[in-house]
Order: sequence, then C-alpha cells, then structure tokens
Amino acid sequence: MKWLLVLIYACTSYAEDYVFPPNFQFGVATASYQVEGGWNASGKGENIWDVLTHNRPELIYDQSNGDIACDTYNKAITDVQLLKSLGVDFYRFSFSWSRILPVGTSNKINPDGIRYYNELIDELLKNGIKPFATMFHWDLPQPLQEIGGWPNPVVADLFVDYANVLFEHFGDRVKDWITFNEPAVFCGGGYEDGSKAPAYKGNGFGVYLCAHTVLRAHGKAYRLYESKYKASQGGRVGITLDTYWFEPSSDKPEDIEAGEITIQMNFGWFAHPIYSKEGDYPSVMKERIAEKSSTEGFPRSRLPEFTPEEIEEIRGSSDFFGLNHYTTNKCTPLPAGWGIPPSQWTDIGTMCYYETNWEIGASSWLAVVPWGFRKLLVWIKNEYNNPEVIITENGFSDKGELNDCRRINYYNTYLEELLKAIHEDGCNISGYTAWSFLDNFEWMRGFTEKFGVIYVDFDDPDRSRTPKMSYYVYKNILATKRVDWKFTPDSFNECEF
Ligand code: PNW
Repeated sequence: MKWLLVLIYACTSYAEDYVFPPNFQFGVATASYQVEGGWNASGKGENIWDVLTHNRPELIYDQSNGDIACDTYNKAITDVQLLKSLGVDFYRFSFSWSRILPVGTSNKINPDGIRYYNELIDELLKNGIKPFATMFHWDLPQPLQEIGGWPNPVVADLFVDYANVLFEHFGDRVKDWITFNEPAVFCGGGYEDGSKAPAYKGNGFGVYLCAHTVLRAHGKAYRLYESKYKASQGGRVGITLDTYWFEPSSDKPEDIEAGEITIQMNFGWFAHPIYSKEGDYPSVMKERIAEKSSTEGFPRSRLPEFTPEEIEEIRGSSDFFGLNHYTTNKCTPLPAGWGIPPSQWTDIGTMCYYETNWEIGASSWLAVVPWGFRKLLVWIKNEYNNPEVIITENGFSDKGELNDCRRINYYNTYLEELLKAIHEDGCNISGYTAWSFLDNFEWMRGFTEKFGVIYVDFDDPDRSRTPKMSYYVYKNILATKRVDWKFTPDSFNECEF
C-alpha cells in the first residue's frame, strides 16, 4: 500500500516538487569588459571594446562605454560579500587579456593584472566560493586586431601563450576554466554583421575564419593543460557555446529541416568539432557552404578545412559542455530572393523569428520561452551522447526595477524546465549560472538593458549596489534546492504571476 501511494505521488508530482540534485552547483556570472572599468589603470593595454566605444560612440545605443562600468576593478573585495550572502558555489568571471598582457603577447606581463586577479581569486576562496574563470569574453587586445584579429590563424598561438600565462599564475587555485565565451556571437558580430567589436561587416568569409582560429586555439589550449598542468593542478577545461532553441515553424518537413539546419550551422558549427564522435564541422554545414561557394564563383569553399591532426586535437577537447541559453525562435526556409549572397545568413538559408504573443524582455531578441530550454537540453543529450552540461548563462533583461517580478518569473520557469530535463529526460546537467550578478555594460545596448540580480547606480560615482527582489529569490532557490513560487522576501511586494 505504501509503495502504491509513493507511485501515485511520483506520477502526479509537478516540476515544482523536483529538487536540484545534492551535488548540483549554482553560480552567477559577469565578464571583464562589462563590469571592471579601470580601462587604462596601472599598465592595462587597450582592447577592441575600448577602441570601439571611444572611436565610434554612435554605435552604442546610449553612447556609453565600459571605462568605469561597475568599477569591479576597485570593488572586487566588497562584491565578494554580496556573492557570499547570495550563497553561490562559484563565481563565473572573465580575465581581461589586455590587463594581463597589455599588447596581447606574452613577452610582456602586467604585474598589476596578476595582482588584481590574485586578490579576487584569493578573496573568493577565503569565502568558500570557487572561481570559474573564462579566458576570453570578447575583449581582444587591440594590437592583435591590428594584425587581423581572429581571422588571422596566428592568433590561435597567441591565445595559447596567454592561456599558458593564466594556467601558470592562477592554476594553483582556479580549477574550472572556460576558454571562450560564445564564439558564434563574437565571430558573427565582429566579422559578419557588425553588431560586436571590431564591428566589421563581412560577406560569409571572415566569420568562418574567426571560428576556425577559435576552434584551433581552443583545442591547443585544452591539450596544453592536459599535457603540462592537469596532473599537478587537477582542474578541468571546457568552452561555453550559446544557442537559441530553433523550433520548426510547422510540422512540414521543410520547416523541420529548417530548424535542424539552423541549430547545426549556428551551434553544431562549434559543438560538432568538439563533442561529436566524429569531430569536424557538421556535414550539412560543409555541404551547404561548399555548394553555395561554388555557385557564387569561389574556387573553393568559404568554410576552411581542418587537417586530420586538427580534427583529432579538437575532438573531445572539453571536460564539460558550457551552455549559454536565453531564448527560442521559430524557423522556416528563407524565401527565394531574400538576403544577398555570399553571407552567413544565405548559407544557412533559413528565416527565424519569435511569435508575437511571446513575452519580450528589455532586449528585443529576448522572448520568454521556457519550454525551448528543455527541448534544447534534450537535443544536446541526444546529439552529443549526454555530455555533462553546465549552464554558464541564463537570464532576463528589464529596465532595472527592484521589484523585478518578470525576472523572477523567467528564472522560476526556466529552472522548472531544467528540473524536468534532469528528472524526466535524464539530461546530465551539473550546474547553473544566472546572468548576471550585477547590472552592467550590455555591449551595443550600453546601460539600457539590465540583467543583474543586483541593481547598480551608474549615476553614483561610487556605483552603489542594491540587491533586487530576484537576488533574494535566487538565494532562496540555492538554499532550498527548489523553486518556490510563493516565496516573497521581506520588504518586497508579492509578485502576481
Ligand atoms: C551573452 N543574442 O551574449 C553574453 O555572454 C553576455 O556578455 C551578455 O551580456 C548576455 O548574453 C546578454 O546579452 C548574448 O542576440 C548576446 O541573442 C546576444 C545574444 C545572446 C547572447
């Protein structure tokens, strides 16, 4: 009888009843250029975001820049207390390459850069918080852009030199490494659509060269750690990839194919070379770009080829799958005559959009579609043999309100889908990171779209911090290991969901 009751209970339980597994790890994230400030402090060199925001302020929605941002360059120690009280297991931050190596190359190390990150890391560890470090979150040293940036293959070797400096100076204490954050976004934005520094508009060429260098750099950095540091330091190295879930716009075969092509050419582009059994780019991607290139009159495919050695070096070069996810689109084939070839968009050949009845955040691309998160997690499980996934970013933008009920709704619903993926679909997910710890410089959108669980007053020279309602709700989730829709922190008004 008792077991029958247990069975009935199990079958009727809701996602709200699921708890996070005992070893599940929680954190919050930031990135160097978005929060640090101290853009020219004590020996730091210039990076491509310093140069873009200073030389072309008209490209930034509010003409702002990250010169001071949240001033975490001066506030790292006090911010750790906010992390501690939140109860996170880890803090995901990124190293500023040009703060460590002012001109990008490892022949000149900036002692103040080493000091800054040593202090941050030591303070985190002293407070029981694991540093989870990203090596590259988009702020390429300007001198490396002047030799062509990521499309130049040599930059892979310079990245590995930089990674070596990081392992050498910080690897005794940092055990969790992410090489790159969202290569699809910074390659596409930097070298194809112009939406991220260095803001070049391309034509289906530089974007693939960028990605090729990044994948080679990632593979080499992973192998360097494996051969030189892993035995003594005992840490792990992975990469963070981002994707929307791409839902077919109908159950017609061409729409189903459009969804699949879109995810393969935006995400499989990086995931397949690293996480698939065979390695290399997805075959649909190689075939499509080769075919388009040929009809466009190119003597060879615009997608570069890996050597067999490179395929081997990159295949399996990750100890976990870092995933950034925010939203979902529906996809259908690109209507004939749309888009100007050659371009990445016409290579993919699909058109993706969000439904007009989906809730949208302050960022025009950010539709709230929690079920897409679960579908994506299941797709990754099936496509790459159920790898260990760590959600390295997920979050919602608004205008900065303290009673941020829409952000709380986003976290609660997305975390419920994540719980279903763990408990009902058997996905191997070991951690979750909220983007972001602080309101910060949101790239081309400046300070107009806020993702933080902590409000930052950018008019205050002291950049004062105020925890929002979502900070306390997230804290409660971390403490109780479950989503509780009824939880209302003291001194906040109840949300209407
Ligand atoms: C991520 N999109 O980027 C980045 O890793 C963060 O630095 C950033 O602040 C955060 O998400 C919020 O935008 C994205 O257009 C940039 O879909 C653009 C998109 C998605 C993620």
